[in-house]
Amino acid sequence: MIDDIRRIQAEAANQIAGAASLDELATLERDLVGKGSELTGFKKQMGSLDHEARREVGAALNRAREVLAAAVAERREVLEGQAAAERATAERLDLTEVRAGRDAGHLHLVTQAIEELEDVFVGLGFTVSEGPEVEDDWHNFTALNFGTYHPARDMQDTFFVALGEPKEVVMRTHTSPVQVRTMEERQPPIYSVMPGRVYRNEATDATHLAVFHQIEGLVIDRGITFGHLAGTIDRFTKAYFGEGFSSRLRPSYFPFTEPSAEFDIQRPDGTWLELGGCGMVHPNVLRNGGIDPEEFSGFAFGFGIDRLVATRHGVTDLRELTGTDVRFLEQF
Ligand code: FA5
Repeated sequence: MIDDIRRIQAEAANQIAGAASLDELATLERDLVGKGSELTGFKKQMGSLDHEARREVGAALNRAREVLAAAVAERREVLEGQAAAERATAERLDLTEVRAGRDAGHLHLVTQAIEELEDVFVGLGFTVSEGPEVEDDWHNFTALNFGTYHPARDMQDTFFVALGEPKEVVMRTHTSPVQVRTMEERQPPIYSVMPGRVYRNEATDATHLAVFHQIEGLVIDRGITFGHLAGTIDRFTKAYFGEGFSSRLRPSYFPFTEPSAEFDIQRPDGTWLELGGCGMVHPNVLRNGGIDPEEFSGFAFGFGIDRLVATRHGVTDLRELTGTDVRFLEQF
């Protein structure tokens, strides 16, 4: 019996050493040392042996099990190493490689969306403006009717820059300060959109980034009403998403618009998606921008581009948009 055990052990060790894949190794392990294996079968026969023989057979079986377990572990390590090396080769990227022609990289998904949004609004008669990402308190908050101690200041968690008076210089928390800059620089009529990067001191998760993108819209002219706002939002919704989409406005609050609303779009399947905020520009904001609220009125809106893009392309975690994994980026 001991000779049989040694023979089986030797054959099994050979097979294990020759396993070509992790799957094959797992099968061999089950067949050669598992419950139904020949070796385990010997255990059952031990009852019929005398004391001395049982001790010797038991020792030989234990030894065989140890040797084969070690052989499996050794082979597994080799095969795992090979699999990892194969994966690394398959996923290898030559970052010095220059691809010829149209395949030579492309704009980031968010940049593509910004360009598309600009095109839609230019088609509706708007111009495109930009403003600085490092802002002063006046443009980001005070001129937008956020009182110095008003709790609305805490609506957006702010990154402060160590320049000037304490809390005087900020990373802009929204694109609305560009509204004020546009009013300061130009007289109505104003029909302008302002895309750009914004910053908020918040924990990131699947639906929140600390650095994200918004697009602001500002219209100021004689006789502008809430109806013009609703109509523009709806025209935009259909132009950007398609004729099957519609929009709705829900009452909300922003210090710089009165009345204020959130706007949602309805997908053809009937579900709603919240896009951003809007409202009639508050008279104080017009005055702060050097525009007479008795003569002119206007509306503004602002929405998040990253969430828009994620919804449109089925990206379930916004953080993917900030990564550098080309396997993700190449899809768009
Ligand atoms: C604003 O920022 C207002 N300035 C919008 C506005 C403009 C209202 C003009 C009225 C007139 P809010 O904080 O709700 O509002 O942000 C607007 C949009 O930005 C949100 O609907 C959302 O799409 C996006 N957003 C906000 N926080 C985040 C975040 N942490 N990560 C990604 N997107 C965000």
